[in-house]
Amino acid sequence: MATERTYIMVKPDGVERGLVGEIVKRFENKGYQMLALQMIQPTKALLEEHYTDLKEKPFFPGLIKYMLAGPVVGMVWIGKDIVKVGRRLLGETNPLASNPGTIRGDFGIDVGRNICHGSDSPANAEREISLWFPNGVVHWNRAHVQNLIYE
Ligand code: IDP
Ligand code: MG
Repeated sequence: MATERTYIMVKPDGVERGLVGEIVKRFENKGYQMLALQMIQPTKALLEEHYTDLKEKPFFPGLIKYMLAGPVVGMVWIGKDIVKVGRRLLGETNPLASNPGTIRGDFGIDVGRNICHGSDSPANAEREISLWFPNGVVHWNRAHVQNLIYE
């Protein structure tokens, strides 16, 4: 049974543009399972911790400002290889370099308005899940559909 989890977050531009349902739908259609979902207005401190690896980048202040522009919708998803495949569903960091059929490829143009976040490794996924969901998330497997999704 798959136990890999990832943190997917619809950024303020994606929320404001009404793309939450579209993004949820793509992960659900794939066969992945949602474990948590919340809409929150993140604090600057939370965003700086989330993006701590990028602190030294020249675009960091702009990134934080962008991410503070409105509420975000954060989710935890579980499934086989979900970190890698989730990022494939998102597309490249730069929407213009993303293939059609990906979320960023279908809905975005500029790198600083790229609609959604996805964890880049299983370890970072767990770090981000603890950060955004400090009270934990459900442990649950949709037992009745497992045989329809996994062989
Ligand atoms: P990722 O979101 O595809 O994992 P990261 O390199 O982790 O990409 O960067 C985090 C976020 O920072 C990106 O999603 C994007 O919003 C923003 N970002 C990355 N590179 C640039 C840039 O060159 N200019 C402006 N914003 C950037
Ligand atoms: Mg990243």
